[in-house]
Amino acid sequence: MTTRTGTPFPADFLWGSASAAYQVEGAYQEDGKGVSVWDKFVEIPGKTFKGTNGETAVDHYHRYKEDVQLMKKMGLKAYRFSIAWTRILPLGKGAVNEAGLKFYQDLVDELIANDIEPVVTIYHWDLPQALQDEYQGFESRQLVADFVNYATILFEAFRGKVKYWVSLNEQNVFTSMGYMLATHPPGVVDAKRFYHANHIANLCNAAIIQKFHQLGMPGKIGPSFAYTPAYSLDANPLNEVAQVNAEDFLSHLWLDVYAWGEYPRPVLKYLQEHDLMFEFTPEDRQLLKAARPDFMGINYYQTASFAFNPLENGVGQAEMNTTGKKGTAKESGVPGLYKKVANPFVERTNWDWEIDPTGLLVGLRRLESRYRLPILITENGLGEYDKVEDGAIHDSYRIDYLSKHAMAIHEALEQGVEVLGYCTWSFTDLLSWLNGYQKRYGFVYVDQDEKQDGSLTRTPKDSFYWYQKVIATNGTALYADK
Ligand code: BGP
Repeated sequence: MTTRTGTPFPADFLWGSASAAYQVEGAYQEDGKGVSVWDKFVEIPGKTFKGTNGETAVDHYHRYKEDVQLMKKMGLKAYRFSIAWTRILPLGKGAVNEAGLKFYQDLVDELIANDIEPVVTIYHWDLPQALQDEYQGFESRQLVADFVNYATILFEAFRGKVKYWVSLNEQNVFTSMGYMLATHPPGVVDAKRFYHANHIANLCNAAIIQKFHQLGMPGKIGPSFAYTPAYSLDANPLNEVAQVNAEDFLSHLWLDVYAWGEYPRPVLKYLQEHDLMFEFTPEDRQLLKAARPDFMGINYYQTASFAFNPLENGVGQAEMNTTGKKGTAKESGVPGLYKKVANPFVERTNWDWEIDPTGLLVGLRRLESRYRLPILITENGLGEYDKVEDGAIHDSYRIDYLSKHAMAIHEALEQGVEVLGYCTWSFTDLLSWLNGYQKRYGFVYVDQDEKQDGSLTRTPKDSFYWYQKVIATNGTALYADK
């Protein structure tokens, strides 16, 4: 299907952009903020690029008004940002820190006053360290009640003002990197603990969605999932099986739980056979089933291709390319299930992320067929080295990337997929969790570096003006020179 009927994007399509508290705010000890697991994790030598941390980040905490003015200038319809739990409840529970809450109230008011729809992420990885210390965070069922308590404070504070809520950001990423690869907090490599912590995260997600619905909150809530649609390397039936395994273990393991409250049966069978099964009670099952999200938030960056991976001497886990040296990514996989291999048909970024706009169409169609839920693209973007030349940033590569992805969304819409909006990653440049400031995503360049001694001056890149035009024409500018 390659038809283009010329239908415009829906009139209320949310042309947006995104960020996360830890990556933009800075002010890490201000106004009573507590310590998060990321504040601690970055202190471990070798965990982040050149030891970067979010102490200053891009100082959005103090410059949010300037940033919102830039959004306004661009015509942005929606801004997705996350709330730092430790600003609201410094120790994860207990008394509310009013000064922390006020920051977000001011930000939300500022956005609304400038006709920008706030899209609030409740949890973007910065768990209060106090909860990690007290009961090991996601490894304890105690977290569920604390999560609901925290989310309820936000629901009550922003009822009627915030209409779009993201429950958990990329649960698949923070659990895998936190418990399988040790590249995120709490820095563990243990498959059993991974599946257990992931189940607790599912309960947290379901419990806050259920609470949202019970409170009769106006608006919509859904999780944001890092969706990497799986391809088979080729039509070799063994590779096809690897693809099916990859979809179940790397996507359906989360998406099926969100949409239906069910784990894929082949995964459960595998966990039982490998002594990896987590505690899964009838009450858990009930909760998971009772919390269907209102939309599926999708963070899309790339597809991945899979091939047969033998049980004997197969390829195991490997870390991602965080060097920015193209071609240094290693094959990774699970022996007996799948291995991820390079797709010969697509280009890749300097961090070896495969560039595949058509894959977004494929992913959207798969999600539509399987779940029949509206989709909000909560992240999509290109992380690259940017150069300032005579005060300007000519990021034609980013324009090319984003325009092709926006066109893929348009095609999906034309084919009947319900897409609510497109939040690119990211609005301003920001701190990459593991890659410092060398890998940039923003429409707005921020003069900041790993030593945190940049001027923090904001400069719109060429892509800023491009997106401004796309928004002003509700997407028709995408085809202007085609
Ligand atoms: C997603 C995260 C974002 C952001 C983005 C880019 O996984 O939700 O917070 O970091 O990826 O990732 P990176 O900075 O590693 O390139």
